Formats: sequence, structure tokens, C-alpha cells
Amino acid sequence: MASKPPKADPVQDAPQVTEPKHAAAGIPAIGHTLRIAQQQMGVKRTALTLLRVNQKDGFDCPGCAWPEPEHRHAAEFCENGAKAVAEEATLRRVTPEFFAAHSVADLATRSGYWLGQQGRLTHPMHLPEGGDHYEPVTWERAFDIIAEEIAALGSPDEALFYTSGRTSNEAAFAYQLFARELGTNNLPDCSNMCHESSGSALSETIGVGKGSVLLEDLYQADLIVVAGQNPGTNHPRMLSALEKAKANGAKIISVNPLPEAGLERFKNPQTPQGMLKGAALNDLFLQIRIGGDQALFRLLNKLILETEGAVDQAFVDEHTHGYEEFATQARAADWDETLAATGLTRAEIDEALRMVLASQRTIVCWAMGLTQHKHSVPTIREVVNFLLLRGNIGRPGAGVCPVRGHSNVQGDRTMGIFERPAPAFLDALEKEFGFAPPREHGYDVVQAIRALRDGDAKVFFAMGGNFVSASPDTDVTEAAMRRARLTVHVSTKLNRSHAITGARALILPTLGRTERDLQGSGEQFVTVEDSMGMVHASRGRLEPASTHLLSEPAIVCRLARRVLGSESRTPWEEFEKDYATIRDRIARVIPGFEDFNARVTDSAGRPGGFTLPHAPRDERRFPTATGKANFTAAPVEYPELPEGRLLLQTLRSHDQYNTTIYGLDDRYRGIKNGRRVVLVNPEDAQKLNLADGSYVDLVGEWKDDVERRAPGFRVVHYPTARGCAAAYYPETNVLVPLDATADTSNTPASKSVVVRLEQSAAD
Ligand SMILES: Nc1nc2c(c(=O)[nH]1)N[C@H]1C(S)=C(S)[C@@H](COP(=O)(O)OP(=O)(O)OC[C@H]3O[C@@H](n4cnc5c(=O)[nH]c(N)nc54)[C@H](O)[C@@H]3O)O[C@H]1N2
Ligand SMILES: Nc1nc2c(c(=O)[nH]1)N[C@H]1C(S)=C(S)[C@@H](COP(=O)(O)OP(=O)(O)OC[C@H]3O[C@@H](n4cnc5c(=O)[nH]c(N)nc54)[C@H](O)[C@@H]3O)O[C@H]1N2
Ligand SMILES: [Mo]
Repeated sequence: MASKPPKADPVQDAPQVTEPKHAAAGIPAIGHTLRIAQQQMGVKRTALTLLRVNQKDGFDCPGCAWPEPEHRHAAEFCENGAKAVAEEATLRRVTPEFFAAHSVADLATRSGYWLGQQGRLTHPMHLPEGGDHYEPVTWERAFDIIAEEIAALGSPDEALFYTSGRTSNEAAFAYQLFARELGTNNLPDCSNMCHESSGSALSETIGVGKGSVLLEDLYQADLIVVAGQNPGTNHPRMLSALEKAKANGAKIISVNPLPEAGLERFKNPQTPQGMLKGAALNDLFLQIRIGGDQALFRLLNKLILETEGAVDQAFVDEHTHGYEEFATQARAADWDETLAATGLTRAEIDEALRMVLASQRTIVCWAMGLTQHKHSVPTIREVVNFLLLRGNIGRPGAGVCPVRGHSNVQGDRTMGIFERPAPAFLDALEKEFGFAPPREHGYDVVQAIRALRDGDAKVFFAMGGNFVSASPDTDVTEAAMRRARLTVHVSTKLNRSHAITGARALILPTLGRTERDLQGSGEQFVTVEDSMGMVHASRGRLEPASTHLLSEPAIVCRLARRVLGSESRTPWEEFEKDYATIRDRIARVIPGFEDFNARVTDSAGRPGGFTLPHAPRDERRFPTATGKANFTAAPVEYPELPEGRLLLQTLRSHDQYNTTIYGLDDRYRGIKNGRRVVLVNPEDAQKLNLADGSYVDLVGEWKDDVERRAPGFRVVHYPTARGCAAAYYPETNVLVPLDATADTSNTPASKSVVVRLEQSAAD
């Protein structure tokens, strides 16, 4: 039997702290997985569901975007993938009776954890203007309401169409087509808060905004640098790949302010030996200060330039542009400045250099630790400089590896979910669908919040996600959302965005990845693209959580028919009936998808997959403005920290998926039963007079003088880099100013927030 959701809320947040762990996975991970899964799904469903994850004929794990290996284990999932599945395949239900019992005002007082634990949404629900409870509504009426509000707008640019990264290729393609036929490029997405900095830096320098390595490359690498990423929690299956790379002789350097368990030691649950002993993955741990990465790579570049024969001159001459200007600037890098910016020692950097020079094939992997700072784009450009210098792009075993987050966030971009679409993409849409798509850029996430705040946008539609909790400056974002005329959420589970509404609101419940999707032409599958550009099919098998759910593609198609009416020549009805007809259009519009339907099923007609072309990786061709891979030169930046302040990074615990909280433990970091903790280096804590176990308010300091305060955090003395602190998101989003974003990519700088810690009033 599955157990009941928690009744009480606020759930008692009383953190208990033990020593952080040094190893990830192993036996405790399996026990933990089964316990969480059985609470949500019961025993039988747990077994049936978990065996289907990431199998060729099963569904794509809704957890992360790490690719599936060619030889799959019977259980190709990880603890956190299993939690993501259990969260979706739960037997708990949020019904109209639930909404009758809980007003919207009541829901707004609940924690995200409590909301998520209530279960799957079962019916479309409407909050009428002036109403205090959501009421059941028919699908037809729901689409009428959206059509009414869109018709009342002064321009289609007053509507916003957000996407979170779980949406399938088919749904995403139809969704962006609908928005553009309506007449707007307002397609903000979670990528704006995630890997936008990677996309910006990579498109400019190598001509493709995606990673250039495949799993095979990791297995062949001599050196893998993992910078600003916590794979033990966020991409656990990556640890198996790193383990295999190591067995083949690779060295690993991790660059992180925190010693993260998975990189220290990994106990592979797929092998009996790995389970007991585990393997040390890290060869060198560079405990960098937050935001010091650009300085580190700049100095390494200088040192490479100064080493006889270290530069791959033939590659530089033939394939790159801008070398001289870059080299002049890199040669000026200063040791003392770098040591101060990074907090590293000379010996550590010398050791890193020795490993870099000993490697003929180097890969750099990164995630949010590099992308969410003011200077993220120049930081990632510097990583590209570093790889280009030794010819490490477009060679087996080498390349750039931004490790993507949501399971289809990369695919959604490929499908055109982007507020700044390329002209060639719009041309292709125009040719295929016979309408003139808008050419003006739309709003990204931060601009969308400003537009709502300023009354320039009035309808907010979200295809998945939890916009108000994931976005920065929670108070500003929530106030902005409340100014909307209409907020609509296509969702599987209840979250805070359903409680912070416009004048009217709709919840449109949808199918998850694990569920059977039956349409007019029969059972459907969808496709997704992983972090390495591999596209494959995903087919759910479970009975849907309720008979009232519609799939995401069906919702888009019905909405488009209702809103666009006879003005649209797109065969929305046919799209809804048979997703293969959407794939036929994708094949004609998006390069690399030729023969999509044939290639995504194998010879026996079973769902399969293929790898998208990547010019730098496949043929060392760089489709940039210069036609070459671009070296770039920029001043070195790193955060300035006023006396008595700390630089706070807002990150994930082991028991959460973004704003979805699975539980209140962060096992590897030794935190139990609570999330309001702030990790502080013991020496900093001593200087600031902060005893372990005392309670503080985190107070943000930003040039606008607005007080941003997150109250009641337990201080945990923790081995993070000096001057740095860490606390969980989304509790700390209230501290991230809307205007504190990365240059060029406009990504909220949620990994470098200047804070002071004040003794809590209650302490
Ligand atoms: N289980 C689980 N899986 C997930 C998610 C989840 O929430 N739960 N989220 C998914 C999503 S959308 C994403 S984007 C990814 C996120 O994956 P990660 O990027 O691994 O997630 P974060 O927890 O934000 O961790 C950031 C890491 O960067 C380090 N870091 C912080 N600042 C710096 C810095 O200045 N320099 C360096 N070198 N390191 C720094 C932190 O100490 C931490 O180890 O995971 C995806 N997978
Ligand atoms: N401070 C701070 N803020 C951050 C970050 C950070 O590191 N620090 N990270 C940022 C990053 S990397 C990201 S990606 C964003 C995440 O931002 P979002 O993607 O907006 O947030 P999620 O928490 O992943 O969204 C969870 C909700 O998605 C819905 N959902 C789940 N599965 C499905 C599905 O299959 N279909 C539909 N329609 N809905 C579904 C459920 O209702 C669930 O409540 O947050 C960003 N915000
Ligand atoms: Mo993300």
C-alpha cells in the first residue's frame, strides 16, 4: 500500500546535522529509493514502473538529461531518477474535493513540499475572478476562457508562453508554432535560468550552442574536468560514465567550492564490487572560491601559452580566429590576482597544469556552478579558449560538455522554444506553414517578470514548471504574477504557482512520461533529446492518473484550434490524432531531423533513436560569424566581497528536483529533517561569531537598497571554500535580485548572492 500524504503543514523544519559523506550511491541509495517509491506507489507498481525506466521500449526518465548508454542494465536508473518517477507515478490524487476543502489563500500558506506531496492533479480547474476556490471546469470552457482573455489583449505580445524542460519535442514544436501563429516570440523557458550562459558562449565561439561530446568521448578522454557540477545528486548516472572513463585511464579534476560526495567516491550499484568498496573518482580537487573559475582558466591558459610545444599550433592556424588578441591578454594573467580570486594555492594550480599538459584528450563538463554568475558567459568562453588552445574540440575523447538539467530542455530549444529565434528557423516555419512569423525578439524569463510587473503582459501560460518558485526575487515575481489577467498552468502536480494567480486562473492537468497516451490513431509515443544531442522515443505504459487528463500535444492542438480558428492552416486536429504527423513537419523544418519518423523507430517498428549532427564535433566545421572557432578576450572578473559578508550560492539538496521537494534530507551532506540550513566555512563562522547550530537570517545586499531577507536558517559549519556559503533553492530565491543577472545571457546570478548573516530574532 502507498501511504497517505502528510496532513500537517508547515512541515516541521528542524535540521539535524551529522558529518558529510564521502561516497555516493551504494546500498543506502537502494534502500532509500525503494522506500520513497513504495510510499508513493505501493510495492507492485514500484517494481513495474522502475523496470521500464530508460529501456528501449519504455519511457525516458523524467529526471535529468544524462544520456542512456548503449548497453543498458536491467535497471538503468538511479536513486534520484526513481524519486522523479515515484513523484509522477504516485497513487495520491488532488481532486475537485481537495480544492473545495482548500481555498487558494490556504494553498498559498503551504510549503512547496506539502503541496507536491498531495499527489496528481485529476481535473481541469478554474479560479473565477473574485473567487476564493478553484472549481472544476470542462476542457471546452477552459479553452474558451483562454481565448476570451487573449482576444481582449491589445497585442499578442501581451501574452507569455513559458516552458519547463520536460515537454516532449512534439508538444514543444506545436506550442511554439501556436505562439508564433498567434503573433509573438514570447517563449521564455527554464533554460533562461539554467544553461543560457552556455548557449550564449558556445554559439558565439564554436557556432553551436550545445555540447560537443558523446558518451564514447568520455570513455576515451585522458582528462575530464568537472567544474561547478554535483553529479552525485543531479546526474547520478554520470558517475558510472566517469567510473568507466577512469578504468580506461582518464584522470579527473573537480573544481568546486564544496567537496561533493559523488566525485570523492562512487559506489556503483550496478556491480557487486562497486557496491561495497566504491571507486575514488577525483584525482585532484580544486576547492575554488565561488566565481573564481574564469580567473583559474585564464591562468591555466597563460601557463599553456608559456609552455614550449603545448599549443596545438596546426589546429589554431587552420580552425580558429582571434588567437593573437586572446593570447596577448592571457599572457598578462597575474598569479597573485588568480590566487586571491580562486582561493587556491600555487601548488594546486601547478598540479592541475601538469595534468592538463599530460592529456591529449581533454573534456570540460559543467553545470550551474558556471552558468549562474554575472560573468558566466566570459567564464564559459574562457573554458572554450582553454580547450581550443590544445585542439580539444572536434577530436575523439575531447570537447565541451555542458551537462543539461531537465530531461528535454535541450530538445525544447531545438524545437524552437526560444524568445530570440534564428531567422533561418523562422524562414523554414514560414515556408512550411504559410504564415509570416513575428521577427521581433520576445521576452526571456527576467523580461517576462518585468512585463507582468509593469502591466505590459497580461496572460501568462505555462507548459509545465513552477514559475513563481523557480524565478528570482520571489516577492517581486509573485506581485508581478498577481497583476496578470489570467494565469494558466499545464501541470502534473500541485505547486506554488497555482496559488499565486492572476485575476483568473486555470490548472490544466496533463499526462506524465510514465503514462499511456492514447489518441485517435492509437497509442502514441513522444521523443526527447538528451544532453549529448541524442534523440529517442519515450512511451509510457501506466494507466493515466485520471480519465480527465489530456496530453500536452492535445492541449496545445485544442487551444490553437480554439484561439486561432479558421485563420490557421495548420492541421491541428491531425496533429492531435497522430503525433507522427507533427514529426513529419519537424523533419521538414529542423535540420538534422530528416526522415524523423523512420529513424526514431527501429527496423521492427519499435521506438529507437539517433544522434543529431554537430558540425564542430563531426567535421571540425565551426558555423560562426567568422567561419572559424573564435578565441575571445575579456577582462577577468570575480565577485567582490565587502568585509563581513559571505558569497551565497543557492543550490539543490539530494532530496529535491528543482522546486519539487521529495523529502527533507540531504544525505550526502549530512543534513536531515530540514532544509533551512546555511553551510559556512568554520573559520569564517568563527570570525563572524556564528556558532554551529545557531539560527540566522540571510540578508541580501544589492545596490538597490531593497531589503531581501530569508529568515531562520540553522548555521552548519561545513568545509566550503573561504568566504562562501551555500543554502537551498527555492527557499533562498527571495534573496536573488531580479536585476542581478549574467551579462549577455540574462540568467539570474543565483550562485553569487552577497549576504550578511544576522542573528535570528527567535534565536
Ligand atoms: N536529483 C536532481 N537532479 C537534477 C535536478 C534536481 O533538482 N534534482 N535539477 C536538474 C536541473 S534543471 C539542472 S540545471 C541540473 C543542475 O545540476 P547542478 O549544476 O549540479 O546543480 P546545483 O545543485 O545547482 O549545483 C551546482 C554545483 O556547482 C557548485 N558551484 C557553485 N558555485 C560555483 C562556482 O562559482 N564555481 C564552481 N566551480 N562551482 C560552483 C556547487 O557547489 C554545486 O556542486 O540538475 C538536473 N538534475
Ligand atoms: N535560486 C535558484 N533558482 C533557480 C535555480 C538555482 O540553481 N537557484 N535553478 C534554475 C534552473 S537550472 C531551472 S531549470 C529552473 C526550473 O524551473 P521549472 O522547470 O519551472 O521548475 P520545476 O521545479 O522543475 O517544475 C516542477 C513542476 O513541473 C510540473 N511538471 C512535472 N512534470 C511535468 C510534465 O511532464 N508536464 C507538465 N506539463 N508539467 C510537469 C509539476 O507540476 C511540478 O510542480 O529553476 C531555476 N531557478
Ligand atoms: Mo536547469
